[in-house]
Amino acid sequence: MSPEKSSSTDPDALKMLAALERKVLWLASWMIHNANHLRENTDGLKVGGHQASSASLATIMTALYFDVLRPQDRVAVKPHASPIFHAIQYLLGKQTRERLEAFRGYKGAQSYPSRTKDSDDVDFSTGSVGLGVAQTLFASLTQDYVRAHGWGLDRPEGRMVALVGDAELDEGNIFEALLEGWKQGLRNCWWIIDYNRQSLDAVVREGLWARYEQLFTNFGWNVVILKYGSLQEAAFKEPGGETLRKWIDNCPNQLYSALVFAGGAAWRKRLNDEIGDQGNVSKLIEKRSDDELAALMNNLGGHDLPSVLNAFHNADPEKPTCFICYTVKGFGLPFAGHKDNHAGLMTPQQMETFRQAMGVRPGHEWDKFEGLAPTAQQLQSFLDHVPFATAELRRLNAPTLAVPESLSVTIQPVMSTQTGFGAILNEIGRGESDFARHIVTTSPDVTVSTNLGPWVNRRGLFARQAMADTFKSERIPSTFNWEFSPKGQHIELGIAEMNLCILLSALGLSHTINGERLLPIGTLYDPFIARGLDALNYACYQDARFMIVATPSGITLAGEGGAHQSIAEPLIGLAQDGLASFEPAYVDELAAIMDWAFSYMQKDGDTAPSDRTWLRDETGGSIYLRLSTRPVDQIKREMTPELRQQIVDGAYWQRKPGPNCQVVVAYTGAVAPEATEAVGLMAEDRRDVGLLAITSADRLNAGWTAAQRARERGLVHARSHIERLLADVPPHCGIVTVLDGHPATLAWLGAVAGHRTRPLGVEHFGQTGSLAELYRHYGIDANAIVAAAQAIAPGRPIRHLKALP
Ligand SMILES: Cc1ncc(C[n+]2csc(CCOP(=O)(O)OP(=O)(O)O)c2C)c(N)n1
Ligand SMILES: [Mg+2]
Repeated sequence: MSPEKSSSTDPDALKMLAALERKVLWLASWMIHNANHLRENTDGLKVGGHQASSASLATIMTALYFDVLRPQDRVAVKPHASPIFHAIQYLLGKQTRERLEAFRGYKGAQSYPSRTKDSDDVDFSTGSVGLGVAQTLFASLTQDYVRAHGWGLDRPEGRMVALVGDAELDEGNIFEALLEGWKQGLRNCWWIIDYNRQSLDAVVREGLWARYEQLFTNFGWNVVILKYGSLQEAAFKEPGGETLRKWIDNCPNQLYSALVFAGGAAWRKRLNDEIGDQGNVSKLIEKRSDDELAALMNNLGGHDLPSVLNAFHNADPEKPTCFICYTVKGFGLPFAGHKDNHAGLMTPQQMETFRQAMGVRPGHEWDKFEGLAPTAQQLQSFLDHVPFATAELRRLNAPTLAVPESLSVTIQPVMSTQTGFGAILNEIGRGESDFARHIVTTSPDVTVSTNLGPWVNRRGLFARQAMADTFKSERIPSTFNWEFSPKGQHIELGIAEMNLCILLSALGLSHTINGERLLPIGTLYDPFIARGLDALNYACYQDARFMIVATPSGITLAGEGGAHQSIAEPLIGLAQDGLASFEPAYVDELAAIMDWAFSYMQKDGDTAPSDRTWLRDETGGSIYLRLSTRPVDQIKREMTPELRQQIVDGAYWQRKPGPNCQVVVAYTGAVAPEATEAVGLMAEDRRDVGLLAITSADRLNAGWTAAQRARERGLVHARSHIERLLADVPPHCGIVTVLDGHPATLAWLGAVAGHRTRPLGVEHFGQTGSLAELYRHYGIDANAIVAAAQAIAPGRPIRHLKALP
């Protein structure tokens, strides 16, 4: 950072930082040891994962949090370094002892840093390795996006920092992100690799650092390698030092780890055996006690405060930087370096020895300054001036953007929901409202094929540096204007769906990170939800706010190809926490849903559930829209406030069943014409057939579950939307459910009021053909619906029923 800063050479600052490093390691180890009540009901090994894994980052995190970071910087902490993070926040007065005592317990400090569940200001959640790393890259791009649009310029730029486990780099999503960062001119981003050369199971391959170095350099990053600590650097200058350095350089990872574990005497024996007869170096070894020799050999760059501080303070913000920091897993602990240490946990006896070594008296384990050389006053005064902790509030917010009362769209007589989506955004794109300006769209190379083209034509593509559309400048006609500028509102991504979901996660947190709210919309093909799913789940877990629009979907894409048919996605929509999912059939429904969604994405309240639906809409969340390319006859109707409400609540009667109703057809999405046709076919032979349009199985199901739970807790009047809709359907009536997706999505409808139900849907995939052929093949056409109705709602044979294939 600022060149005048000299904590890396200021002996007073170094003394304080060294003391705090010691304390952080102690507190983290104690926290884990103290949480050993969990050992009784889990297999214990997993709790241990933290102890060794945390220790390797103690030095680096001490340097970062107590010296290098500024309040505007944001960090993704490697999952297993959670205890170190919580210990640091405790020392800074931002974490309570109670929560540390309850580490990994109910409402205690979380096993892995969590933005939503921890109380001590976690910037980015981690846990599923690789995702937090990529999040920092996309957070940096988001910061650039916000600033390029002229927002937040009165705030200092933050650096987005990831503390990365070396084995974490096996995750492919990291490399997908790297490529994207290169394309987008990434800056202000640090990835600090904890190169302890151990993963969960064992010791990593030799020479990985060299692969990393080449790789990051290729992608335009600065690479800083922190291999030797200052003790080692000094020893290398002694006579024989060069021989020692060469030996270290050639020592295999496994052996180095084993010797770290074995300690000073083992080092001496090994070194003497291998280089002891080489004159000067023998003296270098001889003059050190076992402990001193172990300290020298363990003094890798990542455990050396001056080296670490120096490297961090000299990084160039205009380029992304990768720090490869050599560390020892379990540094300072009895199982340091042992390949099994990820599962290790200090025994009570080892803990006792460690306690004594740390100068901590029994009963004073949580005392912040116990056993440290500087006085409590000195340390507290140092902590009071830690730059990172000076901000009142690091978690920002932004005002809610006013959303139009309704979204206008010209509805053609025959139209698909995907076309409707493009038309709605095109209309929004015409306006110059604040609302329109804060929408940002993104797509992994399917911008045009998901119908974002018209919007992009109006609003342009985003890049920090303007780039002309050569086709346009060469006057070659093209439907799409592909011009990049800092004012553009569409971020074009490469094909990786993981990147899409992590970018949505970053854009969707902009209000809390940058103090500027964005309304992100990402599009992709529905089957590839699965490709980005872990990142989507991650984005929801962090409470990022976005709209993900998936189209085309299901087998309805017909000739487009069997491989692209999606089956499980409606179930994902139903089950994914933090995501309200919709699958409209008609464009007027889509407009009503999107209008509501833009408000919902911005809500952050905590009120009681609605009496109407038993949903907690005031808490807000993200949105998943499953759309289709199938042109469907649109219904000419007035969008009354009541209808709009029911569409958002998840269902409405398109044809209300009469009192003698024998069958209800409940459908979702693109099969609306088949459901409608089937009801027509049955009209003569089954009385009062009902047609239930379900726009959101997810919201219906969630409300139903919540209302049941409320009743079980004594709120006898709690009723959900689906319970009200089905209340007047006679008990003997059968329900046929149908959608282009897994039948289980709607199968639960029968359990709401005890109606016999036959769920239709798609369970297999891969067959191409025309739409009619596929609907027949998979049994979701009108005839299949009628056959199902005949089977569950006995009566005279239905005349129009044909034999099933
Ligand atoms: C996606 C995912 N897969 C598997 C795991 C289980 N896991 C947790 S940590 C870890 C390996 C850790 O190795 P490294 O990143 O080198 O960190 P270290 O423990 O050495 O500090 C694994 C496989 C996970 N958390 N996330
Ligand atoms: Mg490791």
